[in-house]
Amino acid sequence: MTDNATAVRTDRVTAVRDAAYRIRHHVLDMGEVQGQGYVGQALGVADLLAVTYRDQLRYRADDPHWGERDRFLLSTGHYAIGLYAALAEAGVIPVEELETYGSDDSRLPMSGMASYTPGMEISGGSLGHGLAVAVGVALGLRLQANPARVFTFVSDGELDEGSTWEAAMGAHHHRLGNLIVMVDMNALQADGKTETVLGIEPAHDKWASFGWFTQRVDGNDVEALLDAFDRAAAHAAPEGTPSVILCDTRIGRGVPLLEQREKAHFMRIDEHEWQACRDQLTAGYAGSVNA
Ligand SMILES: Cc1ncc(C[n+]2csc(CCOP(=O)(O)OP(=O)(O)O)c2C)c(N)n1
Ligand SMILES: [Mg+2]
Repeated sequence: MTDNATAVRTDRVTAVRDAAYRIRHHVLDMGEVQGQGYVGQALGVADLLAVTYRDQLRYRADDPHWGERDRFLLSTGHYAIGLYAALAEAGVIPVEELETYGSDDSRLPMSGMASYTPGMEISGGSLGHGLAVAVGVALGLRLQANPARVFTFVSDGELDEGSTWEAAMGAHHHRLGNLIVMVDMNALQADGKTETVLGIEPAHDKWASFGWFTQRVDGNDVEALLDAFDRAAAHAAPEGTPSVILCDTRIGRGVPLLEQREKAHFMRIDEHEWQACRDQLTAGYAGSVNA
């Protein structure tokens, strides 16, 4: 790499790390409003959301309905807390609004609702449907000659749903090269470890055998994520192979107190622990002073 290319790369990595740190802070602040929630998952995917919103997605913060925006479809409605944090970081919703999370009349309900929140493209939560919706959106955009791409977020638990695989087959059949799927491979579901509930390995081989351009990365390694998204973006085309990035993430990432929780799917966190969580996050952050 030339000196200039190295500097550009360093700037990108730093910007994403700073964004991920702020997203995690927002998540803790929102979680504290309710005293509980899907905090562990959101901390786990903060790097992924930061790469997406800070580095990859084309959108206009002041015009969430801009026709050529890249769509971000959150299939897992329970991850909404993470997406709200990312939307605040992206300037789509005001940071001050985050404290209304989960309250009556808030635009930020605990499960993602498209009609409530700017930037929330679909109402996810009935798991296993997001990818099928994404296939329809990607097909529709292509028919309209719209250059937008469709980024779709699904969980490893959703790989246990047959509908996900029907949609994966459909995306390949229709040559949806404008579709990029990211899977949170956090190895966990509501009923326990994914491999215990219904094993999905070897996940890479499964996606590849469905005809997808498949990558698997450490979902908490910003540099590895940037490389994977860059490769997926380079691969994107109106008619081509759909792309999937399997991201191995760690629940509670950045807050050791929460990384070690036994019951991690839905966390109850005591009143006195929230500040300790924030302190651990700050202490562990190795990024720039800009955050
Ligand atoms: C169709 C459907 N079945 C069951 C549920 C109940 N449910 C909510 S979250 C969840 C776990 C799904 O796995 P995953 O998203 O991997 O869980 P996490 O990583 O968040 O622990 C389940 C079964 C649901 N929302 N929708
Ligand atoms: Mg999971």
